[in-house]
Amino acid sequence: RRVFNGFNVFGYNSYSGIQDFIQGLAKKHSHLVTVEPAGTSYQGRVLNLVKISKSPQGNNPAIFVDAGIHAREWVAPAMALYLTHRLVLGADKAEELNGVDWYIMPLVNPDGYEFSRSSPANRLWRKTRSRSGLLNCYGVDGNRNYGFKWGASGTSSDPCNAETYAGPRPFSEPETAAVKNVMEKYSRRIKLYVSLHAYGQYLVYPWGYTGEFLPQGWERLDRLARKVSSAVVRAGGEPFKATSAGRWYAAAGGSDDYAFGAVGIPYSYTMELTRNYEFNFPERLLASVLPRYYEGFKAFAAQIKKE
Ligand code: ING
Ligand code: ZN
Repeated sequence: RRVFNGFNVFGYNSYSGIQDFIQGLAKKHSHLVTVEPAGTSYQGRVLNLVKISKSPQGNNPAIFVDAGIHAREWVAPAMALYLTHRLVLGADKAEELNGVDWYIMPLVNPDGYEFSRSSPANRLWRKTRSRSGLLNCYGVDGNRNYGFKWGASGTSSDPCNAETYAGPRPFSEPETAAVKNVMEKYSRRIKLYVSLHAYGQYLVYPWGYTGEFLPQGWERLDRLARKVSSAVVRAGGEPFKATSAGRWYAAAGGSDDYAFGAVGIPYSYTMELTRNYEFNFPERLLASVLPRYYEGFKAFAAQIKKE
């Protein structure tokens, strides 16, 4: 079954459809799924954190996945919700749930997401929807708003005309502050952080703020990215190119740099899903790509269990 009370696991769903789906899962699979409010968006929408765990104590090493910090990258929340769905429905047999806890925040920027859904003219909105104080200037780039080397490169201080406006200060946005709080609350257990974005089919690791050097131990990051890519390819998917963000284009204030550099999470990635169609990946193709990406998440989990 792919449709649950109007929620399509291979579709682009509304914020309220997503909320109902998550709450429904938690109700039906209460031994496995808990939903915790992790904050509130600028416009007052609840930012939910879904925890999936087979152990009641829940003290396993953990994987933290977030999605949808950038409003227009619709395939990212779709993947996070498909991941949630697969983990829960396959739980009995899923190796990826034995000894690993999953924390998933499927829609970090619901205000931007709903805005991008509201009309074709708004479809390519990227930022949050906070007010800058200047007339008709809204939003901050959430992936420039994290407090590690904030503003050092690849960002703008122009709230009106820039897609990469870093915000008035680090964590000015309640959405990025909520993600940070999750990272810090579970920092001792989180071994892997994956932030889902689109597009390009890249697995990007720190540093984002500079391309001049790589973090110590970057070889492990690169090796795991290649393993994940191979797993996706074995499932019939397109490969992911593994690279550090800064070697690609330097940009400071990203969530993966914060997770790795400030929180000390040992594996941290920005995962750019889908190769073609830019931000308009067709809904009808989700059923073919999401299960292939799931194989990549299994490879992530296998590594975390080995560490
Ligand atoms: N790409 C990322 C962005 O925020 C990135 C690329 C990753 C930059 C990590 C910095 C750090 O621009 C998309 N598509 O959002
Ligand atoms: Zn993005």
